[in-house]
Amino acid sequence: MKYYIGIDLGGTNIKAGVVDENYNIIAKATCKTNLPRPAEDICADMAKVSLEAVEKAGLTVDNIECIGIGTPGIANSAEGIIEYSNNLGFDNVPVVELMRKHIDKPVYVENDANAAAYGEFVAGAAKGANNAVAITLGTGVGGGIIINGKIYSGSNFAGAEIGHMVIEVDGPQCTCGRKGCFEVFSSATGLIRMTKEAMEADKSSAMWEMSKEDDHISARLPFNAMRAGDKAATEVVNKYIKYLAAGITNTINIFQPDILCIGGGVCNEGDPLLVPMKELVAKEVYTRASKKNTKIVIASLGNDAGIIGAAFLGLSK
Ligand code: BMX
Ligand code: ZN
Repeated sequence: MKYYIGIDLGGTNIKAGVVDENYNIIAKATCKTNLPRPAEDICADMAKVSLEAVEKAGLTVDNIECIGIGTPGIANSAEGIIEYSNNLGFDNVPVVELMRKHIDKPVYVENDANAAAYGEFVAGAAKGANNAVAITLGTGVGGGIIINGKIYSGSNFAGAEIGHMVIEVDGPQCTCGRKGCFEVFSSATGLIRMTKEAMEADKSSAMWEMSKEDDHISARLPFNAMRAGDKAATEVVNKYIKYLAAGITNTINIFQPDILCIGGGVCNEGDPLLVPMKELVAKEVYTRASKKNTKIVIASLGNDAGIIGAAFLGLSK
């Protein structure tokens, strides 16, 4: 049996997993990213949690084939450098070289959403597809594109930033510097922002009372309040679905993948989100008259997609 290490480097947590050749995670370890701090220290911790996971799996480093890292931002996979990551505070960090000081194995690095897309492609909802796109609805909107079985990240390693296509010119400010990006509306962060705006505009909304129970405004709140019949919440959810459908339709029009999968906590809402979203896409997509349409599915590996995809990055090259 062959074993691989996949690392999901996030703004909050560093997660490492040992994955076997059948794509099963057999052990995991995690620690806080604790930003801001030097890249050297973060790499030392990535190595530390990797070794912890190896030990938990009852293995030694000798059993490991290679290591893959998924990171937000621009990952130069050819040179092993994280060129830019605003939320990690990284600027041209030679992550592969730094990791190899701790563990002498081949190390690969990719954008986090590309790694998650690759995970879904090798072992999840996009398995068997030739061309696939994965969109993650989290803090941001991540995009990963698989073309002919390979990760596509463009000539500058910064392709597939689907979250930063503008869907409303002069819309709300995005962290990337543009306004009205897909991410501003369709991330969980965007949904929370729109929920707060709707609450401010309607002081009689049931969301005020419901948010007291949770003690904060979550992305689940508008869905829960919609089920309870709240008008403002229903409007927020409809707006969210409308923007999500616009971004997905744009993406399908460009790539026409076999499968487009969406992941992230918001997808746990299931049918109340998916059914109307798919209806909107079906009405507007360029190929609506064709029988061959992209299948839109929920990502099946959940939070593990990033670890599994990262573990097999060596195979995507
Ligand atoms: C942002 C961008 C993407 C990333 C996406 C999802 C940065 C630091 N991040 O659009 O590279 O794939 O967020 O990130 O520029 P997540 O934090 O939601 O997983
Ligand atoms: Zn943007």
